[in-house]
Amino acid sequence: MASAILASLLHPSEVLALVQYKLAPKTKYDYSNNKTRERLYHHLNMTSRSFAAVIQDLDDELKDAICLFYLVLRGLDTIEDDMTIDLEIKLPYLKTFHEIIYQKGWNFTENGPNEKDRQLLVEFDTVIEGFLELKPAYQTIIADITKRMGNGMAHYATAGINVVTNADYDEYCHYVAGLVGLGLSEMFTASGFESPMVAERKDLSNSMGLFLQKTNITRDFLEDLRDNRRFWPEEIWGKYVDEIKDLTEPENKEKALQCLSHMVVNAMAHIRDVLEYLSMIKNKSCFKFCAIPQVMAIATLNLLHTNYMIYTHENVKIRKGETVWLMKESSNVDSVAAIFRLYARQINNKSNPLDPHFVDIGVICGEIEQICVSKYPGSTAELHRLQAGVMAGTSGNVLTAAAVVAGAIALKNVIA
Ligand code: IN0
Repeated sequence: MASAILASLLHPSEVLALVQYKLAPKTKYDYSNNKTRERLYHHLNMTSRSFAAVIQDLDDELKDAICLFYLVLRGLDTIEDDMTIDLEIKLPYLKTFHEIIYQKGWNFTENGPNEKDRQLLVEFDTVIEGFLELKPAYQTIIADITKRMGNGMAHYATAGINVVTNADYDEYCHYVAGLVGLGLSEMFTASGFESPMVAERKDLSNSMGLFLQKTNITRDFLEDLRDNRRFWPEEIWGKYVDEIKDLTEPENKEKALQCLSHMVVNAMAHIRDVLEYLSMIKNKSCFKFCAIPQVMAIATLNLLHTNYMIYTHENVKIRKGETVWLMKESSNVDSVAAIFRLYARQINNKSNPLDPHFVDIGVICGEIEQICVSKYPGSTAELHRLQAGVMAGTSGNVLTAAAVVAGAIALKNVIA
């Protein structure tokens, strides 16, 4: 907590959000009446603490279904990611995972020791038990998406198959993330919380996934390179270097930063669809569930843009204070549009005029302003409110920061 506050020292709106988050009474979810559910939400919290809370805030009708969807996909992802599993073992599991989720008692112990979610698969029989307790409508959606994703993953895991063209890049991201958007939209509609239109707009649902996945792939360049995974399309990096690993050579720094801008522009092309999708979502808990990963992604893209660290350091992440502030501020489409405008301006301001993508980025950031002002006019007042919070800090209202810090240290002593 203290380190999070220190990191956000120059951003009082983040320090405030952190203190409020710390003081906020944590919602206690009691699953003691159902051992399976208790184990499932334990696994969910193990896979991603911050996002697990957002899933648990969903209305009951959807909560378990989306929890199971998340855990089934995390299981499939953990097999796909594990480079210690031989292909002839891995491919059949990826292609039949949609049948495995119906096999009572099935577990998987062949992951390498370092796989983060290895335990989830060791106890996967619990996930299957929970899955089989879901309404058939949700089972069918999860099984259908798992089948298409597993086969798509198997295709790109096959020896000799690489992400070469931008079309390959979009196809791969569709298989591992776009399909998640399609599945969630079908669940939202099946639950009755959202209109059938949400499930119909497969293009927008797909873009929701592509924006997240492309941000992750751009962020995880070095980690993936180390694990011999390549997701950046050759059609992009091939314009800057001969071999993808040459991007990390110090003498190629300028070319590497131009390639990074190219990847950022490619990801930002999905923002228009993301905002249109979010404007369709009416249920408050579904909205936050959908909006939070998207605002995290634009904040991450802002952190990545012109940041050579992605070629030298793994695990480039936004500040804890920033994530808490983003979760606090993404409760309606106007504040979310305001957040996208805020980061689009920061991305545009930090762009290098000598970078060949300077104008492309300027155009996309300009379009984001236009879309938001025309379709989400309420975002302007929200933008001023957010900027007031942000500016308070930067214009050296150090007093505020000092007061907040003093308060935080006092708080720390109280808590300790
Ligand atoms: C997700 C997505 C997600 C949420 C809401 C709407 C979506 C629409 C389309 C596609 C995905 C959507 O959100 C999670 C967010 C998450 O897990 N964040 C982690 C960060 C991380 O790096 O793991 C956290 O700790 O905050 C997400 O990233 N994915 C996901 C997986 C399953 C489901 Cl049901 C929803 C993973 C991915 C690959 C982007 C689809």
